[in-house]
Amino acid sequence: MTTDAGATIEAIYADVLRRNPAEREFHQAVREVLGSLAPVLARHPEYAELKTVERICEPERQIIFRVPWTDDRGEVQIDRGFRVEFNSALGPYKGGLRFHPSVYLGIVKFLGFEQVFKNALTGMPIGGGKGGSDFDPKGRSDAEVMRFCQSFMTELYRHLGEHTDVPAGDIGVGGREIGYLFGQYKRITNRYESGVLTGKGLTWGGARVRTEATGYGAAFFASEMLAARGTSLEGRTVVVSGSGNVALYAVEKVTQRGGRVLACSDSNGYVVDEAGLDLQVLKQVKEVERGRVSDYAARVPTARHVAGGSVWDVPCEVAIPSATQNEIDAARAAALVRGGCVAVSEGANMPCTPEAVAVFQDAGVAFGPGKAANAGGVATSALEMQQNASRDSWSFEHTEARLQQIMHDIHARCAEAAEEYGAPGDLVLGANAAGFIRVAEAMHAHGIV
Ligand code: NDP
Ligand code: 2IT
Repeated sequence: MTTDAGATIEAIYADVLRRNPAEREFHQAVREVLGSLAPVLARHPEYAELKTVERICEPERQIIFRVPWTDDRGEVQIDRGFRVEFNSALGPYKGGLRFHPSVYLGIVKFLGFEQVFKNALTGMPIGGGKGGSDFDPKGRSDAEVMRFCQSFMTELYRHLGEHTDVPAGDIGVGGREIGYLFGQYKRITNRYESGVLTGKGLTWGGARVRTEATGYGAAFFASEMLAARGTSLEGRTVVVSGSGNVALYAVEKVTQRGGRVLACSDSNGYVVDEAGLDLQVLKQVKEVERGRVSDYAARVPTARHVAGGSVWDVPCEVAIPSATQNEIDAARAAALVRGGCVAVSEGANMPCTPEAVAVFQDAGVAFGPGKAANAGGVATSALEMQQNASRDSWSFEHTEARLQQIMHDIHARCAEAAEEYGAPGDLVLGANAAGFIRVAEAMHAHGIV
C-alpha cells in the first residue's frame, strides 16, 4: 500500500517538474509536502483516485501583470506584478505580497503553495494565495513607493475583494505599503471595504497584534515545542535572523519570556550583543529610521557588527530563522547542532533547506516548520477580517490570548497528526498531513473543481 502511494507521489512530482520548469523554490516546497503524504494516501485511496494531490499542486489562477511607474527623476520604471490564487477550498484566497528584486513566478508559487496548508492549519476560513513584485523598495522615497503601490493596485484591484482574495504584507511590504494599496483600492472601487487587505493601520480598520503576530507566534510555537519536552524559553540563548517585521517581534516575545537574544541580521551582515539585544534601540533603528543592523552596533557598546557572513555562525540553544528562504543549509544546521541548539522555529517561509531539516531531525532537535510556526501572522489576519466583518475592534490582551491559543492548537494538531501517521514528534509530517487533509476534505465536498 505504502509502496503504491510512494510510486503515485513520485509520478505526481515528476509531472510538477515537467509542467513548471525552472521554478526551483516551487519544486522544493512541493517536494517537502509530498514527502509527507505517502501514509495519508495509503489510508485514503480516494485522494489518489480523484487526483486531489495533482489538483492541489495546480494553482486555481495565476495573474502576471506590468507595473509601470515614474521615479523621482522622471524616469519610467517597469516592474512585474504577480498574484497566484492557489486554493479557495477553505475560504477567500489569503496571503501576503512580497516586494523584493528576487521575486519571480517560482517564488510566488512556492509561497502560495505553503500558504494553502498553513492557512488550513490555523483552523480559520481562509484559502491560500500569494503575490508580489520584483520591485526593489530599497533606497526608494516614500513618494516612489506610493506611486509604485498605486500602479500595482490599479491592475490588481479587479482580482481582489473581501470574499475573493485578501492580500497582506510579506518581505518589503509593511504598514506603509498596505496604506498606499488600500487608499488606491478604495479610490478605484469607491468602497470602504476594510476586509480586502489585512495589516492595516489601527485607525483605519487594522487589528491590534497583527504587527506583532508572526514573530510572537513563532516564539509561542518555540515555547510549545519546548514545553512538550518539559522545558521553556526561560534563560535560553536565542538567535533570530533578519531584522524585519517577523524578527523584531520574535525578539520581543522571546525576551518577555526570559530568553536572551544574542544576534539578528540583515542582508549586509549581522549584529551580536551578548547582553541580549536592546529592543528599544533595535526598533528605533529599524521601524523609525529604516536603518541597518550596523546602526544598532554603532549605538550599543556591548554590540559588534559583522559585515557579510552568516548570523548562523553564532551558537544558540533556540534558532528562529526569520529572514528568507534557504538561509540555513546542512552545514549551518550541523554547526548549530554542535553549538547546542535544541529547537528551531521557522519564522520565515522555508528558511531551512531540506538537507538542513534532516540534520536537525536526525540530531533530535525540535523542529517547527514554517507553515506551522509562522502561521500566527495569517491567523491574526483572519482575526482582523473577523473584526472588519463585524465592525468591531478587540483589545490587545484579548487578541494576543486568541493568538496564543491558536498557536497551541496548531502545535497540538501537528503533533496529533504525526502520531496518527506513524511518526511521533515529526512536526513536518504532522503539519503537512493535517493541513493537506483539511483542504482535501473541503475539495471533495465541492466536487471536481
Ligand atoms: P521584512 O521585509 O520586514 O524583513 C525581512 C528581513 O529579512 C530584513 O531584515 C531583510 O534584510 C532580511 N532579508 C530579506 N531577504 C533577504 C535575503 N535575500 N538575504 C538576506 N536577508 C534578507 O519581512 P518580514 O519580516 O515580513 O518577512 C520575513 C520572513 O517571514 C519571510 O520569509 C516572510 O515570507 C515570512 N513571513 C512573514 C509574515 C508576516 O506577517 N510578515 C508571516 C509569515 C511569514 P534587508 O533589509 O537587508 O533586506
Ligand atoms: O507568509 C505569510 O503567512 C504572510 N506573509 C502573512 C499572510 C497574511 O495574509 O497575513
